[in-house]
Amino acid sequence: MNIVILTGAGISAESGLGTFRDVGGLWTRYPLEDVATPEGFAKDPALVHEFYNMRRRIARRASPNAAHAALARLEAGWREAGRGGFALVTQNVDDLHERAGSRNVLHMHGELLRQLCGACGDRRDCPGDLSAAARCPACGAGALRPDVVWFGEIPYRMEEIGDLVPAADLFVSIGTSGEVYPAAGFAAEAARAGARTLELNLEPSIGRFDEAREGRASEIVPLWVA
Ligand code: BJW
Repeated sequence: MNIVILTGAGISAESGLGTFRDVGGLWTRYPLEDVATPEGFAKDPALVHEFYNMRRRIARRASPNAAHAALARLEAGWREAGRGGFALVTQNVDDLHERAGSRNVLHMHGELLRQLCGACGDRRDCPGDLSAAARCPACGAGALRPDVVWFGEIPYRMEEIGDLVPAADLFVSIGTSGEVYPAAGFAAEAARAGARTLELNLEPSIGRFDEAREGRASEIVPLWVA
């Protein structure tokens, strides 16, 4: 049996990382056009760096919560028992899944702790804060940006995800509002191919699932995994 799990900001909320669209969420404090689009970065790189430097500092201080830990346990047990394929697709740019012990994590919206050169495409770990003045260590010329996927850009790992989703027997969506494509279309795509679909979220999202359980991720994910 193949399982595909999709996670969103809600799974990291109880680790102290902000969600985007909840009351008081990141997009209510920072207009997404300004900080999460290539046009916003071209217009005001310093503002975008400030936004991601702030989030990078919070993410470095944060710890995985019981939901991240439960998914890592599930993956380990799944592999050990040879039960089938296991993939964890995350829209999150934090590294809390990896720090909880998850191994097969596909970061479709990139990683906060990585940097990307806008000129030569070099991608590497980001040692600290980024600034508009910093230049790429590989080509020496390009401006650096966070290695994350902004609106209008193509998400990462789409080929692999495109194979995994229709092959899923069980598709589980955790802590995502289902408002951002292409991730918002995965559950329907998996269902069309015959998967059972389950949502674990604080409140029902706009997606359609065979089953939905409501509550805080740190409570309902371990209960589901147990
Ligand atoms: C809890 C909880 C707790 C809270 N426990 N739960 C019209 C139609 C269709 C598509 C488009 C369209 N117009 C434009 C588009 C495309 C666009 C898009 O989807 N726009 C929509 C707004 C309509 N998408 C794109 O541009 C994407 N690229 C693309 O489509 O390329 C074309 C292409 C695709 C595929 C192949 C080839 C070509 C790129 C999207 C990039 C999104 N980037 C961001 C920023 C990343 C960097 C960063 O982190 O700053 O990704 S935006 C932001 O939203 C971030 C997130 O990953 C993403 C999703 O948010 P998420 O995770 O769902 O968070 P929230 O806040 O929305 O929801 C949190 C949920 O948790 C809520 O439900 C809460 O209830 C719950 N919760 N506490 C459990 N304790």
